[in-house]
Amino acid sequence: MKKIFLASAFALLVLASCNKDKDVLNSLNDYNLSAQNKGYNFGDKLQLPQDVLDYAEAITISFGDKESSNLTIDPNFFTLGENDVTFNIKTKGGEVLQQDATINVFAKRKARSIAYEVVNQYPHDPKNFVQGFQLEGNTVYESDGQKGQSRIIKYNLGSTQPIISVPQAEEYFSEGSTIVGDKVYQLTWQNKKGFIYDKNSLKLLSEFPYDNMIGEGWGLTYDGKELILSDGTKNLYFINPENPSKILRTIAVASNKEGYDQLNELEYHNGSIYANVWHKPIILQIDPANGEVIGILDLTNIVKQNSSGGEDVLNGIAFKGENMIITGKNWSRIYELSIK
Ligand SMILES: [Ca+2]
Repeated sequence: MKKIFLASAFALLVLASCNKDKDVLNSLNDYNLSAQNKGYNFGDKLQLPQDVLDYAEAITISFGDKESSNLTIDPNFFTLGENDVTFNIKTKGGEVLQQDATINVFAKRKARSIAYEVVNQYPHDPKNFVQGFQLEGNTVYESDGQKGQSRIIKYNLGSTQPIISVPQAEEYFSEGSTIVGDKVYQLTWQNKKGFIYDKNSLKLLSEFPYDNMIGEGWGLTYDGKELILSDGTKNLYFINPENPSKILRTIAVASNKEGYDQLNELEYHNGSIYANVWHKPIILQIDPANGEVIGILDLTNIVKQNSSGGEDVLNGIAFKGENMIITGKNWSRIYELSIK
């Protein structure tokens, strides 16, 4: 009888402790869901619910292979935008409870809305699935994608007839491109390699493999010192063009209200990175120091006139002096915008 009583008491205790575990995890989950929309800024402290704190002997946060016991939004661990983490709660009873969460980190500064006026329009060959777009003088350097149709071309702004067109081998899907001195660098989408061409002749000079961190090649630009590459995530990677297989620095991109991923065609101009966002009618102006979105150019009206809602999305940013020129995949127009 005594044995049965003890066993039942033990079972009840285990049950009670299980229920308490569940309550604490639910409480943590409710907190994380409510914090997800609001987001955090760097330096903020995580305000975990009191019942979670009371139940825990220690709490850590895991970020893939990193772990921190610091419950503040520390830039050594968190990046702008979404952070997928796991909370590890070591209970006073000696167990470890785990819960996955998404923690959003937003920029402190408010992104301004960039005003624009269309000051000129030029023809664009609607056969071109634009992935890389840059202007030097009056010459457009354009990298066009799709398997079997990928190529790098140059043509005069105002014409659609290429001066030079270099087709890509069948297995490659071309992506972003940028001019670096007397060369043009071009990415491929999933082939994990890039190509370097002579700028004048577009003759292929060499190729390079990507750093292992880079899954796919999307957009590419050059800030005068480093290449800046997007890979379809929220990240932008800085790379030395002399050693293009190694990432030097990474930033993640978010505004004060929203994280952005699928960053696509890029252009560096006057201290800012401008980025297309795949399937969005906007261009982000990004601070290269920290990834904060400082301006948003809403091109909904232009996109409506050029996109059927399929893959013919806005993708292509270049500068003509201080004016921005933009186009899209399979668009028949290039627009020159005065931006303020
Ligand atoms: Ca560009």
